[in-house]
Amino acid sequence: MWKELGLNLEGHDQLLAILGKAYKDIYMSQENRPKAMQYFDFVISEAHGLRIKELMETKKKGNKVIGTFCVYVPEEMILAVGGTCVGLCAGAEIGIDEAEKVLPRNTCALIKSFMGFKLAGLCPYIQASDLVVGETTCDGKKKAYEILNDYKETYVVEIPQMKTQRDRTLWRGEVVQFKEKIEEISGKKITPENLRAGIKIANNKRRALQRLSALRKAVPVPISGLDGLLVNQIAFYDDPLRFTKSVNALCDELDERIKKGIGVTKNGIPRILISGSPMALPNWKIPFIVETSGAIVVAEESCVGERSTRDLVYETGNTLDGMIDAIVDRYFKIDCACFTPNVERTDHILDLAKEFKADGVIHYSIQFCTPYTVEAYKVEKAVQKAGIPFLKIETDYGMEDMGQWKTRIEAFLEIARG
Ligand code: BJ8
Repeated sequence: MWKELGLNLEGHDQLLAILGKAYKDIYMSQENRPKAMQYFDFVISEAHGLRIKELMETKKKGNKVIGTFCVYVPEEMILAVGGTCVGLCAGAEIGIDEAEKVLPRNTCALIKSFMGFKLAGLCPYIQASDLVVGETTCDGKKKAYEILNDYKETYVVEIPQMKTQRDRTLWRGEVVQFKEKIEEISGKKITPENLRAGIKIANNKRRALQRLSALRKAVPVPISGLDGLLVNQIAFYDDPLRFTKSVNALCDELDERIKKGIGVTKNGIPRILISGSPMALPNWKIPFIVETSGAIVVAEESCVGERSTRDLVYETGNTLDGMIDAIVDRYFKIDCACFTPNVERTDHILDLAKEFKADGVIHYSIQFCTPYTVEAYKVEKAVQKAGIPFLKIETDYGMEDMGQWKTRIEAFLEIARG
């Protein structure tokens, strides 16, 4: 199968060995994990195995696999034609030498990562994809897609940068054009019936993740932040129906824990909200440091977290046009830092900090990510005004600065303890 996909076999074996060790060290060393996390451990162990086999099988049946890098891509339309939407590998410092041959060194790690994965032939998801969908969010991504397109067909969706009525009109036009692209590549028409089904599947996945998120408000918290993040990361790869069922099973177990007053750690440790750039699999660096320094992460204000799960598509539309409008409106609420102004995001961070009883907010931006690094200034001002301790972190996927950030985070947690 790997040969058929054109993977770099030796490099891929090395990658799996590194990931396996990191997962064992970071995840399997946690204590008191919910039993239902076993499913997610299994998914991770098969992320470069059974899951790829499943994708190849669905492709043999004529269904398409669409690879994405952003939560602005309407998954509902891909699901409507029986396709599979997968988030592509972008969370590890792998293939970086290859990436730096085509990108400036001072490019954000997420962009260098997806380019490196492709150029080094290490991401089976991109190899299995019939189409890659990019978007005009930040400058780094949109220019990198022009290069990526030389190696893999990349269709780019234009995302406006503001949220006026004129921008909504532009965005609606893009969603309609995306629908046409999906129809063309799949050879299937999107109808009110299949789109309604696609909306339901995507919404149910979000509902399950919302349920998981709400359970993390409990005191004591029934699940670690690392595990909460992992489930959100897996949401981008797994079969949506099976994933939704498994998240709900996990939530049933957490409900029981809460009823019995069982927490994953001892009560009274600082509760931290992490906000900022998305943490794509296997980017666990900052939550790992936080949770091995005597605190717990209770929520992620991120596209791998709240930002991509909090809004549903209205399910009341009966016509295709009505459903498209519902999709347009739902996605247009995503408060990515690529928008200006973006006050919704700051408001949302303050709401989350309150709802989750956060003792501190850590703002995380990937180094060289201009949108989040710059927006951190406004977030810092608002969070400090609310009297909540705040720490700003800017880092890449490398491990060299782990010690430095551990010291900074430990000092911050002292303040968060009050
Ligand atoms: S909707 S956050 S998933 S664009 S970290 S590549 S912004 S320089 S990932 Fe994102 Fe969509 Fe927005 Fe969400 Fe650029 Fe920043 Fe890198 Fe980023």
